[in-house]
Amino acid sequence: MVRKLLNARLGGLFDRVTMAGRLRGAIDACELRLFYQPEVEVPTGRVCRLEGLVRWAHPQKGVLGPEAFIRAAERSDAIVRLMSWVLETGLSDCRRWLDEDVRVGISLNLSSRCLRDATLPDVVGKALARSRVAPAMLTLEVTESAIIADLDTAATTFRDLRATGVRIAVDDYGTGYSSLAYLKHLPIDEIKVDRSFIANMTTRREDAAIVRSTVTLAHELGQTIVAEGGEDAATWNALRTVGCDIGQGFHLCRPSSLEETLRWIGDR
Ligand code: G
Ligand code: MN
Repeated sequence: MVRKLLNARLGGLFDRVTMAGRLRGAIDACELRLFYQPEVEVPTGRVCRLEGLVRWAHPQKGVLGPEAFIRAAERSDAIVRLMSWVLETGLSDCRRWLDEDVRVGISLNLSSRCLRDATLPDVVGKALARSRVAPAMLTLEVTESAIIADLDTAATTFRDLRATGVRIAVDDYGTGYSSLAYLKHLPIDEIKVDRSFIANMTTRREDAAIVRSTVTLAHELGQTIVAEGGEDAATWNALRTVGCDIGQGFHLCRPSSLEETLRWIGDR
């Protein structure tokens, strides 16, 4: 029994270590891709930014989503390299679409590990300067659970990041088993309601009530409210009715390559 448990533990450790090592190799071998998914202003339908979503074009396993490797990366330094790759790639892509006169911003996901990296604000500032993208064009999304796990660090990092002029969004809002107190202490620009609430807001009274009251809360706090996971027309109508500012979801557009995303914007 003990041996079995130990083997399982060691096996898990082995998987994580090899995964982290392979991920470093993947960055060098240019196997990572940044996909994009548009976010639109709900009242007008105008595309306001593209969220960058990392994928790993694994030579054997096919295209992997972040859930397959981020956790392993976070347990090693691979996450630091991954994060700088995402920042550099995202901002240089953003430079490219701005140069093509597509006037939309970019949103990138910050891992909880990066939140604790004191050099992060500096790294972000330098990446912005290199790409000549205005800081206000960049939104950094941090999950609510990462914020809750270390409130003091989040407060310091957000303050320093905000000083560079970027926007901060709470991702997966409502799933972090949080108290609401952090909302009044942290400098937050946006709340992105988790898609588990959005998915059922047209069929379940409780979900609709949660979304509606979160819209009110965000607006009262002077924050922008974003809904992720709008999968059908009825949900988008409901988002319009409750006064949600920005929406994202499969009904509008799935994540895809930069080329396809720009084509989609051009065809609209
Ligand atoms: O929580 P975060 O904003 O990082 O989530 C982004 C992820 O959500 C992406 O991997 C994207 O594929 C997924 N996603 C985006 N829109 C939808 C949707 O309408 N439905 C579902 N199920 N997932 C979505
Ligand atoms: Mn996100």
